[in-house]
Amino acid sequence: MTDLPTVTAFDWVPDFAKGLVRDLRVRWAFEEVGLPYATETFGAASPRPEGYVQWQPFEQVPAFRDGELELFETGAILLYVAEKHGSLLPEEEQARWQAIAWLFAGLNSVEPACTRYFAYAVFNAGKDWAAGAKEAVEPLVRQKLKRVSDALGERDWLAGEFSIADIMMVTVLNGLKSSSFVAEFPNLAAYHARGTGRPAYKRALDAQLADFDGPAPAPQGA
Ligand SMILES: N[C@@H](CCC(=O)N[C@@H](CS)C(=O)NCC(=O)O)C(=O)O
Repeated sequence: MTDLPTVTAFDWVPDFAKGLVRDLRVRWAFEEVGLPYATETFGAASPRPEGYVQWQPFEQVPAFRDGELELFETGAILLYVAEKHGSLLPEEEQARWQAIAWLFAGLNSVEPACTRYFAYAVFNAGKDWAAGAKEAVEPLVRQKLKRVSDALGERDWLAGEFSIADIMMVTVLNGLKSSSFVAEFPNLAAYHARGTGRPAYKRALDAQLADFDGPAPAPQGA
């Protein structure tokens, strides 16, 4: 047990999932504000620690604890970190709410299309129904990216200054890493590179990769 804010994470994932596990968002926020955090890890395919469902109702990662306070959902955790540390959200009211709107847009308007694409193109690749489903979702992914690209325009960040909205959107776009969708929109590709080029992002990713020190699950049927 530690006094540090704590994030749950996996101790092993297959290569295709590296850089995609959502505790990266929380790690990145802590790296941006320059504060230490701890991780509690377990196997993605293992039974969850006892009582975990009371902490994270869907038994997913990340869950988050800071002292007595327990939270789940990356959007809520990012808002908590920003509010608690008075950072990663603009001060000015319109820009602040714009950032919060984009945080939700990342989660609710863009991520579902990206997740579906990933499910068809990567996770279920090879299944007889997946190719058709992948083709069917591609226009939706393009439409969402075009809308983000148009709204972003020539700005560096979604709400003017770097914020939790960008932590969300950049990591949502990570979910398309197996495709070339983002490259179709040069300002979005530059935005994604700007986000993933931040030293705090690199530290967060390195820390996540270093936590993948657990055993790969035994092959099914073994
Ligand atoms: N909406 C949740 C999604 C969390 C989520 O999908 N976590 C994935 C890892 S990135 C997970 O734990 N998957 C394993 C499972 O569902 O059992 C959030 O943003 O926190």
